Amino acid sequence: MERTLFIIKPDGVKRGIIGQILSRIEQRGFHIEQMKMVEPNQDLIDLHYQALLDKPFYPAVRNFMLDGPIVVGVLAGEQAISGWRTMMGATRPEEALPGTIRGDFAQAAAPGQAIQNIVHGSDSPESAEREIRIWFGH
Ligand code: DAT
Ligand code: MG
Repeated sequence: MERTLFIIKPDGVKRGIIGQILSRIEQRGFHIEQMKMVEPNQDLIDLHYQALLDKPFYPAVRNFMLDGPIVVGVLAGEQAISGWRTMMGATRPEEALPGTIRGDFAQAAAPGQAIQNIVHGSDSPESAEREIRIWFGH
């Protein structure tokens, strides 16, 4: 069993697709261990995206992530980290395959804008542990 952190980003909440995303998670058989809706502050977003802080596009990502409430949760299951990444699809909406969450729901970013791609998932066991600690404290 593996655990991973998922986030439904402000665009997913605003579009009214929280239920559809949670349904996909449940259909896939992942167990939602913990979940909450939060309006994070900048410090929390900067901690979460620590690895991106010095990227030129990061200020746009930060502003986007502070644009409204998000849903944050912990998924558990066999290969939950890679399985959830597969369900999410590619980072760039225009490259995300149909059938993935990003492929089905995300819209291509305008030039110079943050990529708005509906969901987040940890990319390794180390980042899953780090991100779960940031959002849930254990
Ligand atoms: P992922 O969310 O697929 O793990 P990532 O960790 O590389 O992708 O980047 C985090 C988020 O930052 C990503 O979901 C969207 C945004 N982002 C990444 N690269 C970007 C870029 N070149 N321009 C604008 N936003 C970007
Ligand atoms: Mg990432």
